[in-house]
Amino acid sequence: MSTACEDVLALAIEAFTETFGDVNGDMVYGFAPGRVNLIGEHTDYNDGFVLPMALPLVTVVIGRRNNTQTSRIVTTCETIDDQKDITFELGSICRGSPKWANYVKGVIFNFHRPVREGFDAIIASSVPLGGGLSSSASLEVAVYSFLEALTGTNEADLSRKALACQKAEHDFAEVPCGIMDQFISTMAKEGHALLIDCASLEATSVPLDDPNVKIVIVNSNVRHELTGSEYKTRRDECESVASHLGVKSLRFATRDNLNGVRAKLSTEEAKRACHVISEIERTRRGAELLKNKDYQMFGKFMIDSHNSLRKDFEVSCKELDELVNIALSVDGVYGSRMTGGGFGGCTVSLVKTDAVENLTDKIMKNYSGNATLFVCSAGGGARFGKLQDIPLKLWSDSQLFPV
Ligand code: GAF
Repeated sequence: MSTACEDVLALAIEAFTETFGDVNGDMVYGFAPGRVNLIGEHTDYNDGFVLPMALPLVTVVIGRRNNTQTSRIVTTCETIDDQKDITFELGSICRGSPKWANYVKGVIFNFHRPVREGFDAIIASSVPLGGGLSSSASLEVAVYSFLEALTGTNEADLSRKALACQKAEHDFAEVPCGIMDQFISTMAKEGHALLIDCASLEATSVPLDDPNVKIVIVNSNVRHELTGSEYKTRRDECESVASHLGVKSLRFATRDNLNGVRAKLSTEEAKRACHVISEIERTRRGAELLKNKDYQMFGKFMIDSHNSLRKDFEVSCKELDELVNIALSVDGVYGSRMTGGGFGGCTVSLVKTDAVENLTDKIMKNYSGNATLFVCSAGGGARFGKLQDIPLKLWSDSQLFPV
């Protein structure tokens, strides 16, 4: 499927017409982007810093009220369950199958007002499922945005919107994720990355619109089964170290404190904490480097981040390591690392604009699997409104170039 935003919208409209009838003036939309994290991995649930940017890969929800108590939702997306549609009563929302519907139902349940009117809706998305580019958060935030348009009530406090979507993921999808993905999908600013302090939820924008550099994302197109269970294990290990140290989270730990309790920690716990403490520092300093266009040094931090995720946090895999190594062998690549939860998914590289072609050629020739590449710049955050007012200009300015 095409990844252009206009095509995602066209697909949603076509599916709506086929399933529920002609689109009319009552139709509303919500859309929300996926993200790539430049640095700051597995730091969000440790109250640390992250530095993501939104992608012009989006999830779109369109629909309208149907004047009943029953809601019907159909997804056009690839799913792990066969079932592509759900019908449910708003008064009795509970988790169950298909799995994708839990993200949707969780958001309806956690919406800032009770949703009383039934609706018919279609979901379409260009965010690759399970690719580490935050397909789940973009679905949650798109559904929340759609409900804002449907009910005519917007959540003025965007942090609360992001937190409600995160709660939906915790309670309904049973994934103990941090706040990074929902936050960037809600608040992203075009042409900028966001330095997010996950303890205070304060965000600082970092301009990222220099024509001399590009962000290149490579999807390894592998997903190892470990993702779900290992994510929780990592989180538990970090929390265990924090409790040995007597601090709320690893954000408030230092290498010196860590040395003091090392004898009480398992080898794994000590390694996890080393990654988190060093990654929080790399991210805080990295944002400054990026702001000052010190790409050389920022690239070095990206490489250090990857090595720390590989050796100490142990969430990389051979395909991601292979892609990073290929990228780093190309002149003009400042840095490269895995991005997202790990065990497959994508790498992100910071590349001189005139080296992009060499990089894509080399990946295509040398990677042992099938890679998908995106050269992209930072997109904006979630939006919603009447379908007839959708800002087509914005949509047609897609900055994504699938290679
Ligand atoms: C996943 C989670 F959803 C995020 O909250 C974050 O922890 C990330 O993995 C790792 O940095 O995307």
